[in-house]
Amino acid sequence: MDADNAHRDIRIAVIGAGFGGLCAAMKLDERGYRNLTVYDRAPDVGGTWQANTYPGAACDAPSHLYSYSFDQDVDWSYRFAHGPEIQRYLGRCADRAGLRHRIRTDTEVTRADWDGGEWALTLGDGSVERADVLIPALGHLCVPVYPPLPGRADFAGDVFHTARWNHDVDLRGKSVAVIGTGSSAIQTIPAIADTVGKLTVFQRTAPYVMYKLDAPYTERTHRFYRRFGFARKFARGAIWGYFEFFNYAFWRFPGAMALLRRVHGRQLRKRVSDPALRAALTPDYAIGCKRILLSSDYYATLNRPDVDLVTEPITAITPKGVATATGTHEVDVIVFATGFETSEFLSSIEIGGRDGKTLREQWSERAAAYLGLAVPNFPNMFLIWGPNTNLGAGSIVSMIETQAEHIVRAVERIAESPGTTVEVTTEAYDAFLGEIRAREPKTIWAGCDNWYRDEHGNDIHNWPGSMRDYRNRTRRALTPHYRVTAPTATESHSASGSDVG
Ligand code: N01
Repeated sequence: MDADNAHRDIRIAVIGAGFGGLCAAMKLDERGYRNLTVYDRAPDVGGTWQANTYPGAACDAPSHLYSYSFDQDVDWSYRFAHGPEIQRYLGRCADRAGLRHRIRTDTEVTRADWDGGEWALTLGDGSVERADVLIPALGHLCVPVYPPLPGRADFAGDVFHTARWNHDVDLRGKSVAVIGTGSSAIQTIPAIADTVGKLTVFQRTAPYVMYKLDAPYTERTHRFYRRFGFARKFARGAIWGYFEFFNYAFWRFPGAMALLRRVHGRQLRKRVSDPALRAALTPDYAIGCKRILLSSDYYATLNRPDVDLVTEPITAITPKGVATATGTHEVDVIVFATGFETSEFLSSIEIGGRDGKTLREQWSERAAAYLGLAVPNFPNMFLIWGPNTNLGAGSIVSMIETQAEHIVRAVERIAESPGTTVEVTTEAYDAFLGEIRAREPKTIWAGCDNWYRDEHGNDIHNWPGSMRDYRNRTRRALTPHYRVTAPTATESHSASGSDVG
């Protein structure tokens, strides 16, 4: 099909204006698809970087990699950019692409239904809008979760979640409890330690925190990168290769992780001299099973006399503070750094497919999608950062770009003639899921409790392979994995069928 003659006026609805949704929108816009709307319930673009404004928020992948490969023209202030800078970067990308007028912020999509050959999107105000293609790009980490501890509503002080930081609360001189020691906590804790009067950290499981080799970029480095663009590309490639090594190690050679564990042990001994504190901070599971965290000041902060680490399980929240079996730690403010709702994908939106079956019903046993992108019975719907496409190491932006390119190819088929549908076959879906299931027990993530698993114990989040493997697979021909149905004739393409891929 001549791309220039394609029916480019098809209506495309993207849900989410974070890295994923914006990437899909930019790639489609570049191909000439202008009848496109990006919906986001937040007041601005940025997704997770719009929502997570807690002190110390920063990326834990170097910015050269944690950015679009096609928009590298940026002078990052630090090797690992801070949240507000990433948020500005995404806004700038949207502006440069001329996308702003197609992004509808403060607009929540509450449900989407496949209705007579098109998608009907119900918005928060009850109105309904229609689209030919639906691209949910909501991410895995958008609904903050509070552990089911009794008494939270009775707490007399201020209480909030890291993902909904209350900037109106003045922490100066206050006694503050932080519950949780995951990625968000280990960034927040050092960032607020100087401000608060006393800090109590509640740890359930000790994380592996590796030293973060962060530093500001100098003006000289910026000039160098601006002048020699290939050097920036080289740096990006080198970082990509570094993380790719870990992606192989995670599922092929977990033994290689033993070396990293030794490095961590050495770093911990160097930074924490008190043997009791060091013992409390020593993880008791295989490194990599939970996300490996990066910080250059977390352990140093826990050494401070005004910072306490509590490892006793929390039994309740009381009006005065946080209770454990031995008493109540009285505090003025409680910060929940307890992560996100991850056992259910797309939990904030109801999606109804062919014959009225909802995605929730389809996924009652486990969330899954062919290459994390497509689900049978949900024609013309493609997910960004869907099930089993998260990475244990590296930059999710690489995966997102790969997915957006795959979606563009599918949209090219849909655009060939009005009413065309592209739907993954049940065979392709089942075969892919079978492969994921077979690989799952061999991965490093199978060995401990982590947020990657659903309530049945399935790892529904991580891609058990390398970024390269994933990219190659998404570049394969769409057929025979997808069924392409034109309105007048049904073509079930065989491997020899025509395909833009
Ligand atoms: O959440 P988490 P997060 N009592 O689920 C603890 C991404 N991210 O927001 O380990 C005491 O990792 C829980 O303990 P345990 C990144 O992908 C990226 O920190 O379950 N503690 C854990 O310590 C990351 O993986 C960046 O035993 C309780 C913590 O709460 C993902 O987001 C920055 C508890 C939750 O940690 C989630 O990170 C931030 C209880 N009852 C986040 N219940 C970047 O840098 C739970 N916990 C890009």
